[in-house]
Amino acid sequence: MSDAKFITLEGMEGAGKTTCLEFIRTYFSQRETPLLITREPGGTPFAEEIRSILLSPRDEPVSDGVELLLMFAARAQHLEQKILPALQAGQWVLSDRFTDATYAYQGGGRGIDLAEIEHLERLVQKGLQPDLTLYLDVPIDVGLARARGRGELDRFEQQEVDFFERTRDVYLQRAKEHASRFVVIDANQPLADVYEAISLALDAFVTA
Ligand code: T5A
Repeated sequence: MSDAKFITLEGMEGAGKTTCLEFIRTYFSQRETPLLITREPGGTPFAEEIRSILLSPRDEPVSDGVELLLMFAARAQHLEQKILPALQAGQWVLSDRFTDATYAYQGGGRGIDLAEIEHLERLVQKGLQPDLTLYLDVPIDVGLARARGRGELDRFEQQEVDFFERTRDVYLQRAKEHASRFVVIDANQPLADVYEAISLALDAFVTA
């Protein structure tokens, strides 16, 4: 049995996940721990196609249930083709978003019954859970201003503020309920301080 670890990075729009990924990549390369960095939805060619279906703005309404199933369809492919083989080969994996995002966005944002998400989670993950989840927390207005400053908005970024408030509430609730794996990082501070907080969390995790 491999002792490779599965780490996830979560946060609202504009929390700084993409920015912090490079810092985390450097952190692991300096320690000579091979780290596979991947993302959701996506991570394999097939799952990336599902990602572009999910993120593209469109005129046709997409039902919440269809969105949920597509998230888990992409995840099933990602797990089978990429995450599980890497972990089994002893490689650490970092995924930019995973199932906590589904609880937050589809459960909180869209209002889907969390029991339905749990059911799909069991079916697709067969018990696999992240060993560590770094959640970058940022007030909605700050995150949206950062994300919207980048220009064109995807289908999720076009949602109203109350959608993101419900999403963030679920993230924070899950951080409390799964405190043994969650570390909440204050992402509303200068990047150097965010990096410092991530570094401390990773130090504690890798030496545990
Ligand atoms: N989704 C995903 C679901 O609904 N359900 C699911 O199950 C899953 C897996 C795509 C969407 O899919 C949804 C959620 C998402 O809406 P994504 O690709 O992760 O997910 O997309 P985003 O959340 O849109 O990622 P972003 O790229 O918008 O956010 P990031 O990566 O958190 O932000 P980043 O690093 O690009 O930073 C944004 C800007 O802020 C600046 C950066 O320089 C950049 O300009 N910045 C800071 N500025 C000042 N201080 C700081 N501390 C800063 N940190 C970053």
